[in-house]
Amino acid sequence: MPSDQTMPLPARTMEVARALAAAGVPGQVQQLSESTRTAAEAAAALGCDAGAIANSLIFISDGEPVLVLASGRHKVDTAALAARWGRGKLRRATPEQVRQATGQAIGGVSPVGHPHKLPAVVDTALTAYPRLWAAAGTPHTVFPTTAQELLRLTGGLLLSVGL
Ligand code: 5CA
Repeated sequence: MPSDQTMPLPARTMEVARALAAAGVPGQVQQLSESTRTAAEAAAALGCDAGAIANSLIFISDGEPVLVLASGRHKVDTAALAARWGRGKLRRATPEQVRQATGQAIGGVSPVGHPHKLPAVVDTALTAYPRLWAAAGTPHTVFPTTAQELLRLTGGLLLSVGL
């Protein structure tokens, strides 16, 4: 896992690191020389299963942005999830909407460090992995976490998001 500890962390990532520290999260942000833009790239860089990558996906539902922390092993079934969550239709946010809701760009969206807390769901599939990795604000930064920690950090609901 080639990580470059000599590079200063980008501002977006400093924000995430601050939020993690404030929440008492023990895991440290790591900056990798390889891209972690997608779950497949992150899994390759970290040497883990794609399912252990917690993707932070932003959808628009009932006119507001919501956060879905989904395992990299499958796609979100938006219709089924909306029904389980008791919300209106989930539509994938545009890149601009993602930036507005999170202060972060697609490929680096983190579960935390956002200007306002978002309604959130944590994928039950993530509970299968003792250690998860999530993005830390940029496409080259990640931090280790767990499903329980993601639930605590986001105040989210544990729901099945796949088919
Ligand atoms: N850094 C990794 C996890 S360590 C990461 O951010 N993965 S991700 O899956 O959360 O980010 C890629 C996601 O961005 C895609 O799954 C997709 O939902 C979203 N995305 C990619 N392109 C677009 C786009 N043009 N519009 C809206 N969402 C997009």
